[in-house]
Amino acid sequence: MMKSDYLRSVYSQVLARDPDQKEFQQAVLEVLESLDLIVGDHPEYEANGIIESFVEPERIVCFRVPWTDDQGRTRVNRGYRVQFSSSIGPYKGGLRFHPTVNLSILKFLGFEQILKNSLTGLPLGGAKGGSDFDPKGKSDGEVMRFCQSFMTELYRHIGQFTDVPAGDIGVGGREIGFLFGQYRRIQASYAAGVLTGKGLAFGGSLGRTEATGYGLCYLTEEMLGHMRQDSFKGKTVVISGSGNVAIFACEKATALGAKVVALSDSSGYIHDPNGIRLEVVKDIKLGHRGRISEYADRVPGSTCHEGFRGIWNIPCDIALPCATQNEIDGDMAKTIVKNGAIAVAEGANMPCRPEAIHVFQEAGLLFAPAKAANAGGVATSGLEMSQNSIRSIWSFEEVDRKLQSIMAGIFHNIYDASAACGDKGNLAAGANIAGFLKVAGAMLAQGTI
Ligand code: NDP
Ligand code: 2IT
Repeated sequence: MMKSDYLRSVYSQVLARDPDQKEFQQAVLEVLESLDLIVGDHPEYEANGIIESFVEPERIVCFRVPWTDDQGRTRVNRGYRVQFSSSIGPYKGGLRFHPTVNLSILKFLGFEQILKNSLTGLPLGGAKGGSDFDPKGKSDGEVMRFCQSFMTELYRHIGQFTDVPAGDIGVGGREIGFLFGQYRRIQASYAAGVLTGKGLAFGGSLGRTEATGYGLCYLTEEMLGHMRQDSFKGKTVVISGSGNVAIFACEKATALGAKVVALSDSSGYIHDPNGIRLEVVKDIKLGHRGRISEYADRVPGSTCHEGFRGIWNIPCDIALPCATQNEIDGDMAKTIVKNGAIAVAEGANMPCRPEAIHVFQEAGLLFAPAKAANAGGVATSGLEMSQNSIRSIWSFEEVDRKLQSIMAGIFHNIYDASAACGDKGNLAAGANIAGFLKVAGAMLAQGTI
């Protein structure tokens, strides 16, 4: 718990206001514990109510999304947009379509997004949205009608200078295309910068699809080099998930000389001691939205196992959790440590529970927190917005160069911030503090009323 009375009172208020929002409380507590290291040097935060403002979203919209299934029946889901902070730029953050989506999860994601976007160095505020709609097992027509209905309400709350959604779990290129088509039709004008992750033919950026996974590896490589004089070369890597982030993390880790031996989805995991053959995974996941278990049927020497959590029993040097929140608990973290890992970098948002982070830090593993490690996706969304504004298209190499430089910059920023707050190498604290100082400075400069 925090030493500061001020932070403790802010946290009590968060608990009292939303006692059921466990994920949001978890994300807030993790940040406040880091701010405890610096808040004593900043009496202006309490005097101006900065931290109580910071933990309360500027606006939340919640709406009904009716759509028609292939049998002609009306179905109804719930849609949300949490517009958390616009202190340093328009609200920015992804949309998640998954049956588990609720306000607690979207508030935790929107809250983390404020700090992540601040760390990118780009002028982007923080937001998140989505729906409890499950795209799994739905036809393209059903997904299209859902997206059109979702946008028919959302359009009035977003805009290229207001709020710029993108993808997240369950929202990829197909969904962004349908959402953009509906926005353009309603507005009767072409404001490409209203969404990111668009198709290349209509305002998307080269490199955005790869950006989160590639960026995760760029930051990890920089961390390994700077803190251990080491690299991905020759390392064994385990990656959870097999979606957008996991696939391109696998691609870049392999390109940097590592051997990725396992991937998962929500039903189970595959283990391939010879190194994952990514062309097979892409064919299964991107080609026909299949299950990862198919890999074991197609690749001799690989095995498939039920239940996604068992993946962390596979020994590795570097663990890259890239599926979802709270997938690694304290016991799994102990297994990862016992098996000899040297580094953990979070590709998913908040995949490690607080006990797990504690286990890694106590054992001296390098730990790169999500806000920094997976910021490459939203950073490249920022580059997509820039290209839309100047009506230009940068080459893949140019975008990738900028991404590498942003990720290296983030690592050094959070490393320096950890040293400045007296906990050198604690990158979780460094990320929270470096991200927060910029946003708090902007809030103070603009007045907090
Ligand atoms: P995708 O929808 O492309 O893939 C998600 C993957 O995670 C799938 O393999 C999915 O398995 C698995 N998964 C999802 N929910 C669960 C669950 N409850 N339990 C176990 N496995 C699960 O999403 P992304 O790859 O885009 O996102 C993955 C993570 O990365 C999320 O935490 C997201 O917030 C984060 N992220 C994404 C960014 C982006 O640019 N896309 C940017 C930064 C962070 P299945 O198919 O069986 O559901
Ligand atoms: O969690 C994230 O950073 C994302 N899902 C990407 C957000 C974005 O606006 O590109």
